[in-house]
Amino acid sequence: SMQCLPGLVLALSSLLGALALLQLSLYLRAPSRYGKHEERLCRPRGQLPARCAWFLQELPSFLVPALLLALRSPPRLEPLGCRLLCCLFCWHYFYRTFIYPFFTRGRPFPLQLLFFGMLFCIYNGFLQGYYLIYCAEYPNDWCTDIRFTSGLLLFLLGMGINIHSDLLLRQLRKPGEVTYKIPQGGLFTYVSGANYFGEIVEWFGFAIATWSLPAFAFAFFTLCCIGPRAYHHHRYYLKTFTDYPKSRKALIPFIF
Ligand code: NDX
Repeated sequence: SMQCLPGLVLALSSLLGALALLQLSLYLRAPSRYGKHEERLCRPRGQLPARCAWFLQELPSFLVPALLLALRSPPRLEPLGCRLLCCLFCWHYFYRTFIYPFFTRGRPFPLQLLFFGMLFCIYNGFLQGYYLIYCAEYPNDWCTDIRFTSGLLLFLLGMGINIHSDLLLRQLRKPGEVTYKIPQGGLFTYVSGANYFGEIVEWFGFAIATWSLPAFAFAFFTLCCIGPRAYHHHRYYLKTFTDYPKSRKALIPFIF
């Protein structure tokens, strides 16, 4: 049966941090090629409907930690914090896998990115799940620790912003439409990347609540992956719409 290998956790977390830096350097120059940043000329055959693509891509992030949690023998009953935190992670990916894809009105998604996205979700799902279920040690009163409570609050706040913003984006289109409009309402009043802002707050909250290297590495990865994307969305809007609200920032309300 599996055991905690601290060296493995350290290696996988470091690699995640390195991937984050690689992404940052790639995506500061040019955005990753899906959605509004896809080059229109290319390959209709190399794409999958957004629904299937997001479902397949995100599924491992739900399945891998859920299976690790369910199949661990003997089951880990103590401390409560480990199971609770693992459930938070699965809860987000339950939404992203089983709810978000079925409502999306997004354009078809490139197969090549889907492949890498899936690999990433397997990798990260394993790292977060394995760490929490086999390695993490928390005192029995972790649930009342300021790190757990403040992190959980941020996680919930971020998740709320993320889901609400996903909904506002979806409502910009009628079914079958593929055009882009100016997002309005919610945190979009202040930033172009409201959904990304929510997601980043969410994973930093998770990192604080778990107080762990793998979760901080993932929060950093998220920042490096979708932070630049918010900036490219912002530039796209400024270029496309002459009446785009002048006071709106890219990612962080009032600041950047
Ligand atoms: N999936 C995370 N890297 C990514 C897929 C791509 O969950 O090889 C990271 C994730 C992956 C990436 C993932 C990891 C890195 C990869 C990359 C591919 C290459 C890269 C693997 C896994 C890689 C190295 C080199 C390091 C190996 O038509 P449309 O689709 O544009 O429609 C959109 C619509 N919309 C509008 N509609 C009307 N008017 C407008 N103005 C509109 N603007 C947008 O809204 C979509 O249907 C929808 C949302 O669009 P958008 O562009 O705002 O968000 P999107 O990027 O599609 O993300 C959707 C949600 C969002 O809530 C976001 O927070 C979350 O997923 N997300 C996304 C990416 C990563 C991530 C979370 C995370 O890191 N936690």
